[in-house]
Amino acid sequence: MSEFDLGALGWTTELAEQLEPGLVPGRVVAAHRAAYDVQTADGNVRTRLPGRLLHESLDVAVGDWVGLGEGLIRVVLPRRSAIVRQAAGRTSEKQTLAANVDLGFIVTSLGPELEPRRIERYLVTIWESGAMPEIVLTKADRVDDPAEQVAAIEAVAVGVPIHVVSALTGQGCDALRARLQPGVTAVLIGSSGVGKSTLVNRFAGTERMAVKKTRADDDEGQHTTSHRELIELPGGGLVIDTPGIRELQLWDAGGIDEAFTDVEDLAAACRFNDCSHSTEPGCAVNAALESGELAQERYDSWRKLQRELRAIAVRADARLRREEKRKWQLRARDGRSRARRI
Ligand SMILES: Nc1nc2c(ncn2[C@@H]2O[C@H](COP(=O)(O)OP(=O)(O)OP(=O)(O)O)[C@@H](O)[C@H]2O)c(=O)[nH]1
Ligand SMILES: [Mg+2]
Ligand SMILES: [Zn+2]
Repeated sequence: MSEFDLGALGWTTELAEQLEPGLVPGRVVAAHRAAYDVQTADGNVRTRLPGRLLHESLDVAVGDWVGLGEGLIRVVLPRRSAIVRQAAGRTSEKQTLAANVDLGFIVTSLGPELEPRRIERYLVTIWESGAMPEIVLTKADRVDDPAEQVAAIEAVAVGVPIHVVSALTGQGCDALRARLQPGVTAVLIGSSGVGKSTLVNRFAGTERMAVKKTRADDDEGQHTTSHRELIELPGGGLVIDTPGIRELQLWDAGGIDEAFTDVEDLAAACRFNDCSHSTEPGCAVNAALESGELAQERYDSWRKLQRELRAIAVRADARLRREEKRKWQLRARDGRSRARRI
């Protein structure tokens, strides 16, 4: 059997040093309901977590480097980045969308449905992850002149590179592909139907991912991609395709400072350190709102995301207490069963 070169997937000596001897290294390339596909030097294996790690809800995501033992995942190596959101639904569980990612491509389509406000939330998530955000505006062929929409995105994505592409005409695709150098991992995230899988297929040169067949099927909420998958591109570069996200719930809003540097800089210039930007004299934020330098909507989203941040912190505290309690219960139970064995 020909050996698969793990280096092409980003395996490094630093990672190798962190792996216990005896375990087989591999990268998680697809996540299914209860199973994972892991690429090892000897090929692609379908695997899962052993019962104990499943019980401890070990977090495994596409892009993770894992150590396999007797065919099962025994360990997840430390991540250099992780894109995390609050799982969909009424839970307060976290969900890792992708791990060990260098570039987070926030994908949205040009046209009447473009929603710049939605991008801010994605930016907070990517900044927090440790990956670098870039914005990909797709379906450029559908608009005569994207300049106005691009400007609207620039206003919410201060200092973030923006790509305007069309998978139909090829516009901007080579420049975007050039971002995916060998060893670089990018993830595509965004709403359903914006053209993530279409781009992946174009870069892969084959129909790697299923895409919506006709425009008539282009129905919001009807997700075509149903699982996350890491794809190795010919010529190097790795890209993770993900299912469309309906609403991105923040998990940890630590990235808010980077996503809102314009507002944070203004707030830092207020006369009082603890300025609430309401009626205080010398408030730089209010002055910028009045002069129009800062758009009211931008300020409002900043406040809204900060409120979410506080709610998240409260939830995280409660969760920590629950986890502590659970660990304590597990230890107590282990202690009891050991006592019985003696
Ligand atoms: N006009 C035009 N249509 C495009 C372009 N890119 C993708 N599409 C169409 O948009 C539809 C959705 O594309 P997909 O690639 O399946 O979208 P997706 O983001 O992967 O969607 P999910 O997997 O549901 O998240 C398909 O019908 C594509 O043919 C483009 O550049 N121009
Ligand atoms: Mg898709
Ligand atoms: Zn102020």
